[in-house]
Amino acid sequence: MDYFLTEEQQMIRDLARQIAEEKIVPVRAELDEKNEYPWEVIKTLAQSDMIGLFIPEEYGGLGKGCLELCIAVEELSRACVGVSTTYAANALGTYPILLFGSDEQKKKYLPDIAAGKRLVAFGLTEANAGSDAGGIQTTAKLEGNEYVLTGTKQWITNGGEAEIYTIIAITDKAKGPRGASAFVVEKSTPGFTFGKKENKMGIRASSTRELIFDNCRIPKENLLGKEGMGFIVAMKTLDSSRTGVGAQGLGVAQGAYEEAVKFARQRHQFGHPVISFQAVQHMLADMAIEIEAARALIYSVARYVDSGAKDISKPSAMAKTFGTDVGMKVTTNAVQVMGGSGYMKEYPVEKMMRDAKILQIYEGTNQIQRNVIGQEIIKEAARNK
Ligand code: COS
Repeated sequence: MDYFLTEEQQMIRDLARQIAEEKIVPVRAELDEKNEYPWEVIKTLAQSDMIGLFIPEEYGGLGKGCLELCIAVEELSRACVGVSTTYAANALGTYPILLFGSDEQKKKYLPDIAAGKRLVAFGLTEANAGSDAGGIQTTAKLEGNEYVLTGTKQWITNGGEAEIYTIIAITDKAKGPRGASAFVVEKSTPGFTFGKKENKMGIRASSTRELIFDNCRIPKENLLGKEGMGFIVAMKTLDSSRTGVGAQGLGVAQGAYEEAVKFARQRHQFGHPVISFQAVQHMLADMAIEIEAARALIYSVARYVDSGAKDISKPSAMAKTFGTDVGMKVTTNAVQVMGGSGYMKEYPVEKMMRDAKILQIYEGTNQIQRNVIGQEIIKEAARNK
């Protein structure tokens, strides 16, 4: 299929694929086994200007949009979702600054982020606030010229490795979600520490930690937007990033599919390569259809986001849900096509299947995405009545 990418978009794909093949594929099993953060790959991505892909040129980035980011994420995910999670979470953490930061805040943080000098993490989730993002309990109290943060964020990607954190905290309890605000917190701030690194089923190259704020004082200039806008900052951030999660599902599906085709050509049973059997061909055919459908949807949604459209909640939730469901289905079926070999760590598909699972869970479970889509359907129906 030809998606009529520009020459530049094709170059981004080629570069991301080259980095994936040369720097990620040779080490992905080891990173997974050792639960090790991919610093070497991050350095290469920074040197290749890939980290600042989506950051405007005036702040040192390449000024590209959602489609280019999805293409890069797809290619990295084709090799390793642990690495692509590290990369994509950096964009997730940057969106609050990009979308709601003042010019001063952008000038202060974005150039270092674009250059890959300082990584970013996004802190919304807490022990009692996952799907119910409005249930956060971390507080930020204004005292003179400082906000004092107290509380714990859970399961934060890039936690401990990142230097910059965009954090959602409650500034006015009485107002519920409307009483939340968004802040930038720097790693070295006193009162800000980290919990242990989580031991995960998949995406083990990425790091996931608790963020602990204990009377952590930050300058009041670190408020993003206005007080009370935190929930909107979080929702708009997620609207902007979810298409990229769909692209992770697409990429891992593509990687697993290619492994399954390669294996099915080599593996002989009953005197024939297993790819000659219709049962296997039908599985591969379904995988190919699902991958192409996911790519078509994700690229269209990314182009829609890049058009500057405001109503992106529903399409980005659709891209996230469909792309990641395809990721789970195709990686599972790749293991099935490869049988006992697919289940062994000698081949990459068992890792791909473990990695794919988180995509249906993080940045809003696929059940929450369907709620978001459902709510939009109700609104549209009321408008068209
Ligand atoms: N853009 C702008 N505003 C939004 C919005 C969006 N995408 N979604 C909701 N809002 C606004 C609503 O309009 C509402 O504003 P008012 O108070 O002015 O009416 C406010 O935010 C609260 O919205 P709502 O009542 O829909 O919030 P809920 O508490 O019911 O939660 C969901 C909505 C479930 C969609 C939200 O909690 C969510 O996305 N949860 C998943 C969070 C997530 O992705 N977590 C993963 C961890 S972060 S990696």
